[in-house]
Amino acid sequence: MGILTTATVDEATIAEAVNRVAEDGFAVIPGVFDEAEANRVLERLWSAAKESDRRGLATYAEGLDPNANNVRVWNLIDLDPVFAELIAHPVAAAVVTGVLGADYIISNFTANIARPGSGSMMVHPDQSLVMPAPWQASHCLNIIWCLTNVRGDNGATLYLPGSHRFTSTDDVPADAASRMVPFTAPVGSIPAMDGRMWHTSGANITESEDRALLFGFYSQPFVRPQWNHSVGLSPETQATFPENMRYRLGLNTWQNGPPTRGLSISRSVRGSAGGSGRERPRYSALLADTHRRVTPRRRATAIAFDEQPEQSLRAPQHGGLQRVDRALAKPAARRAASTARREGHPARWSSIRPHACISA
Ligand SMILES: O=C(O)CCC(=O)C(=O)O
Repeated sequence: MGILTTATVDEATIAEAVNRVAEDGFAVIPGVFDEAEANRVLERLWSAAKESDRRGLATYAEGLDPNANNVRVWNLIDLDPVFAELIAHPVAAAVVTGVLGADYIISNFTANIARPGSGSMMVHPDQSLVMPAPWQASHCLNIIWCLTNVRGDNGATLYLPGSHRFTSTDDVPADAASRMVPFTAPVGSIPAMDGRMWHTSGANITESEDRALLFGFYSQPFVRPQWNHSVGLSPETQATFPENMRYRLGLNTWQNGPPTRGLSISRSVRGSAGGSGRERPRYSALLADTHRRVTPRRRATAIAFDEQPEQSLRAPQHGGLQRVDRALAKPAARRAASTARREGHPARWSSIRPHACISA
């Protein structure tokens, strides 16, 4: 049982958020958790900050923030299992899948507690931290967990509306700083922000009110992650993760190639499609078009696949795209749908169909 109760965010809200991110580069999904849950996570975050300092990973990032009133907590996933729960939360996963496609990775998960007296950092788009310009498509997405109410005066993130369409620093207007706006979001909401959006932390000018945000940063699988999870996560922490989480964190030896473990799909199709008799990996991958909006049906399919812990969603790099075979994916999708239905995942399961299956 996790720290958050099952969120009741419906599919329409998620679809709207995905559309808003595509249009505006930004969306707020309210009511993902309540204030009591936020307070429990916040308490764990403070313990994690203490533990990080104890381990020698400083929570003041000199050079990044103007003073020590910003408390940065890195390597969250290793510090407390609650953060592994949040980074893989179904609502976050649904929004990330809608924006980036089903085959995304976890690039980083950090916290920034802006305490009274904290100031702004440099304005930047996070996509620039992991890939060079030109930024012609959204390859990264932030899911921001609001553990407190977020307002302009307590240090809300400031962003430049429309800047998610900038393809390089040349597009940044000279008066960008004066055009930045703070986002306002209630505790328990999760804003989603396109990786190309130019933004910065705000200054907390309140007397005594902390602004605590967690930044879950996700990217396309071909983008080098910001955080080296293989090094940052202890073997004990790594051992707790199911296969799809291992994939998303980049913990496997072979990151992009055919899976080395038996997959439910490979089991289901082995021998049924002219199998050679030896363990010949066949695996499905959703052909999620990462640059188009995802229809509810396609997203539901993506989530259904993702719900299978042993299911890999990686696209084949070896052997390339050899052929697309819907028939092979169908039984697996049905099975995934029924698992997900049993687990009460908020999607329209009756309409689940395989989008495509790639055989390698
Ligand atoms: O804390 C914030 O509001 C923004 C933080 C940020 O932009 C960053 O850490 O890259």
